[in-house]
Amino acid sequence: EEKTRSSYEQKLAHAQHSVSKKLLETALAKKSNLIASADVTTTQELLALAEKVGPHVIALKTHIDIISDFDYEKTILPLKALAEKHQFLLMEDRKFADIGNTQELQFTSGVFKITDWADFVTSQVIGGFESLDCFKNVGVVAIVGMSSKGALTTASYREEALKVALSHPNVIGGVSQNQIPEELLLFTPGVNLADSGDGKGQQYNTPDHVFKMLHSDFIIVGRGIYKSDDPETAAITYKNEGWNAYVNSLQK
Ligand code: 6AU
Repeated sequence: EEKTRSSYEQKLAHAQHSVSKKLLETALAKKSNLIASADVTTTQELLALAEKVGPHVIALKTHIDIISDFDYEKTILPLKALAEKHQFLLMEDRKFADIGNTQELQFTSGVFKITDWADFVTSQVIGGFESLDCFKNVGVVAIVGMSSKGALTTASYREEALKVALSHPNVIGGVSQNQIPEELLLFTPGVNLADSGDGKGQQYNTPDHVFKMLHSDFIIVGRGIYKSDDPETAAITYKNEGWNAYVNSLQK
């Protein structure tokens, strides 16, 4: 017998972490489970995208180290203002993958000072339980499984990664292409309505597939939105497709 998935309301009732609560509340308020991945390389493109898609997303995911003209005052301060204006969270997809002390330095220092502005971050769990201790003031999304062809995140790796993720109080969820335990929020990238791959190893599924088959909570869409001629309309399309797929996935 197939188990039905939990709703956002049910997950909210059990949520422990303030960031999990904020994400679930925002999803319910906006009727959106969409995270736009802003993989653009200038401050101007980043802010323009945030302004257009902001009302339709629960979070904007950044790779802040690809912004060629990064400047804390000119990049982060206006980005934070847009997050406040349009009520979305900031997810820095840093994928930390080192020992705790180094991750702590990467998180707090350098030019990006991620700790000062990100609501939540992605991290590998390959460094073990204690490597995640430094992310005290944010939520951590653990990389459990990757979407790219030939990824080394095998079933046995994922099982061990989930043990770390489930036991660490800083972890709010996981990135995966497989179902994960309900206690964790599931963030699924590799979502695109038009393509099945990018010729560079990325593999895509549809929103319908990931909500029904993986019981995903949130979809992460990059090129499907920011490469579109009209990113705002594309964001609305992914938002509606994602929400309908979620609602359908509740009825088994
Ligand atoms: O929709 P795309 O393919 O343009 O972008 C997908 C985004 C990129 C990747 O760095 C990221 O999602 N990603 C991740 C994340 C979110 O951690 C993990 C993964 O397995 N696959 C993946 O594409 O910004």
